[in-house]
This record gives sequence, C-alpha cells and structure tokens, in this order.
Amino acid sequence: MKTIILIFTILFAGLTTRAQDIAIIPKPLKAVKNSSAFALNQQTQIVANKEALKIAEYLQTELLKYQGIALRSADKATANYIDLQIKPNAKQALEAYQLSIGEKKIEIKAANPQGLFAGVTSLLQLIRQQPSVNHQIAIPSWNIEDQPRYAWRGVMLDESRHFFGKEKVKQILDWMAFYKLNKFHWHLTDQPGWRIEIKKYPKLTVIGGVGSFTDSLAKAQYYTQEEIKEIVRYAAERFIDVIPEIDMPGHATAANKAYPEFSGGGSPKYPEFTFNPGKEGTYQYLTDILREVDALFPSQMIHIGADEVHFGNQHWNKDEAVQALMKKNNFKDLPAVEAYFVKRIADSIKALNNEVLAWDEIVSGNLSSDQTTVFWWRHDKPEILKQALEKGFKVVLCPRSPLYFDFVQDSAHVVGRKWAGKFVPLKSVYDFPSKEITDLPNANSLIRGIQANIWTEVIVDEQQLDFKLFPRIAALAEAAWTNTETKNVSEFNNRLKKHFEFYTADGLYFFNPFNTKAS
Ligand code: TNX
Repeated sequence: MKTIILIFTILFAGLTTRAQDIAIIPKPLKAVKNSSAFALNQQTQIVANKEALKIAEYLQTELLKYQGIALRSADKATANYIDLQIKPNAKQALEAYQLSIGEKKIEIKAANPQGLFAGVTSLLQLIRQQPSVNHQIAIPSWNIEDQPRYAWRGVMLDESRHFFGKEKVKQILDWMAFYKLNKFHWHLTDQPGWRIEIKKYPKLTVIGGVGSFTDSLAKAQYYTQEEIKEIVRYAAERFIDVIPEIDMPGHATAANKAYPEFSGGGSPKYPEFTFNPGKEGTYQYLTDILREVDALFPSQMIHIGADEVHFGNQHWNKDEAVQALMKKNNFKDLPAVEAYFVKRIADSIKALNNEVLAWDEIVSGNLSSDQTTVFWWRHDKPEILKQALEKGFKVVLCPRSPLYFDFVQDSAHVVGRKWAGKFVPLKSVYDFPSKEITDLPNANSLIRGIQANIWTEVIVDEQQLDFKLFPRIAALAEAAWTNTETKNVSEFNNRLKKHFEFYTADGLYFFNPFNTKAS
C-alpha cells in the first residue's frame, strides 16, 4: 500500500511540476516553485542600491505603463517591497541573476547591471501574466537562478530596402528587451538608400537617401545623427548594444549615386554596385565616414558587410585605378583585390578601436582573426562555418535557414521569400542550432551566439514586418538564451500562446501558427 501511495505521490508531483512550467520566455536555467505568493499593490515599495537605481526606474516605468501601479522608492523596507541589488561577484557570469519571490519581498540579485536587468525582465513577464484583482496582483513564489547560453542574441533590421523609422525601431527594441535579446544590428546602407547622416558628406543622405526597393522616387528617408543618438540611448537603457552596418565594397549603389567619384562601377543587373578599391581617395572617404559612425555608436563594433561583391565587381576588370593597383601589387584576380580592400578597411576600424564584423565572405580572404567576427549566413555552405572556426574567427550564427526572417513562416504565406521551397517555421528557429553545428571544433569557444536577420526587399510596411518577426522572435530568444537540456518545444508553445495577448495589446500584426486558418 505504502509503495502505491509513494508511486502516486511521485507521479502527481511529476504532473504538477510539468503543469507549473515557469511562465517566462526565454525559459530560465533553474526555477523552483514555492507555495506562497507576493501581493503587489500601491503600497509596495522599491529598494535599490546605488548601482541599481536606473534599473529600478525602468521597472517603475514599466509597471506604471502596463499595470497602472506606481511603486514608491524607499531606502529601507521591512515588508511588501522589491529589493534590487548589484553586488560585484567575480564568480558570476555576465547577465546572471537570482530572483526570489517570497511573501514579504521580491529580491533580485546580480553581479552586474546586465544581470539585474535580465532579472527585472523576468519579473515583469511574471507580473504581466497575473490578473489584477482589487488593484492587487498575486505573484506566485518562484526561486530562479538564471544565466544565458549565448552572449550574442541579436536581431538585424535592414532599413535601406525599406525605411521604418524611429518609433518602429523603438518598438522592436522594447520587444528585444522583453525577450532578453541584446544586440541590434542595423543595416543602414545598401542599393536603394543610405540611411545615416554623415556630416562631412551630406549628399549621402540628401541624394543617397532618396528611394526604396519598391519606390525609386520615395523622398529621402534617413536618420539624423541626433536621432541615431536617441535610439542608441533608448537601446542602452534596455542593455542592448547597437551595431551599425556600413556595407562595402559591394551594396554601395546609394552612396555612389551621391559621390560617383568613389564608385567602382557595377554590372548590368547591379549598376554602380561597388566602391572603387583602386583609388586611394576611396579609403580616405570611407575612413572619414567610419570615424563619424564610430563616434555615434558606443558598442565599439562596426559591421562592414563585405558580402556578395561578385554581384557587381565586373567593371574592376576595365577600371584604370583598379588595374593599376593590381599591377603594383601583383594581384592575379578580383578576389585578391577584394581581400586587399577588406584588409585596409579592417585596419581603419581597428585603428578606431572597434571590432570588425563582416559577413562570411571574408573567411576566404586574408584577414587575421583577431578582433574580428564572422556572420555565417550561407546555410548551404557549412564548410565556410567550419573554416571560420578553424581559422580562429569569432562567429555569430545567422544562417538563411532558419534565421532569415524575410522568409515566410508558413508554406501557405504569400508575402516573403522561400529558398528552394524552404521556409522558416517557428519550430525550426526554436530548434536552432543543431548538434552538428555545436559539435564543430572550436564551436564552444568561438561561437558568440545567434541572430535573426530581417532583410526588407519584400517587407514593405510595418504590418509585414510584424508578421515576419512575431512570434519567431520569441523562439529566437529561447534558442539563444536557454540551454538545450532546459528547452522543450511543447512547453514553449504553451507559454507563447499567452504572449499573443501582449502582442495584440501592442497593436502588432502577428502570425498565430496554432490557428491553422490564419494566413
Ligand atoms: C542576401 S545576407 C543578402 C542580402 C539580401 C538577402 C535576402 C547577405 C549578407 N546579403 O543583401 O537582402 O540575401 O534574403
């Protein structure tokens, strides 16, 4: 009899733990539930040490915005309070935190601001999912210990092909913070438009900012330096680094429209596609641009693109300056010229004390791997990832399949891209990265993390942007933050369904993959 009771108790305990999956995305490393609860109400106070004050303010603002609860700050409290503490601790990983919710107090502890902020975002998710009864919210008591799997959890937005503007960018940054994503890679230049003001070369935006991928006459759209600073500040308050991308030597059409003297020509399909690698003036011009870019972005990382140069470097075969450069350096082919260009620009960036970031084409060049991160995007070329790791490059994983969010989420969707019939459903994002990738030599030490890229040739407005990003952004977050052993897709799906209310409340036009009738 006793054994039967024991078996039932174990079974029941198993069932209840499963039913009590913690309602947080991305799922924390460890979460243990206790039986009590904390009552959050207008009397709740907030206590924070000096280092934690700004984060306390963020928590107050969010609670007021979403719950209508105004928490008062206090130096000390004994009951019904939230305690935020940053205490240096060399043993704790960056972004690690402990959150404990008891009857009298909620405590979040971390060794650094990044960790405390992550803890606050966990608490906010728990709070937002509880109903408010008589102006009081009962928050179930959890003890959480958490830290991320990857340090790089990114989203890239292409605003050259279509421009969305600062309010949309801020909304994306809010959702990134909600999901503990911490790198915003901003693709600001490409064929249709140059979107970042450069004071020394005003025509870049006045002329280069005209047009979009679908409307070559659209009035100039771009960010002034003041607006860039505003967005960088907004991101910093959410512990998100902003990384600008100035694509070169290809994808330079918009810049070349403004300053044709630095153009290296293009091809019939991609006219005026490249900067001219043979002219000394090009390096001066681009370094001036990069100097202004560096001053705007405290992340100390600049992405130089360096992708798909072969789309438009044919003219280099006839260009006098390029031919002279080849002769002087005994370069045999155009890839050698490309590698030379990339190396010179990388040196400029390092001289500005920035890390060099670039698409995976640079792996075949002759760049040294120090201070350099490769963005592996060609999912059909796993050998390039392997080679990058062998050469000692740091790597961000963002393969087209499954991390290009300009790809449709469902085979029935019509707006968006597919690759040989391939699309990118929620689950494929969730399951990334495969063991094949993480078992590669050097993967553990050199893979910085993962990133979704939203290219916008086919994404023409905010609704389409939302429809591509949501809810895959949640799967991206859990894939980037949560350990493989802790991940569980069916639990994730259940947790995710509750987030759809938040999406609706924020006016997002999202895809619901659990409602098969939607398209
Ligand atoms: C490839 S990824 C590109 C982009 C396009 C994208 C469309 C990469 C480095 N280059 O220029 O927008 O495909 O999916």
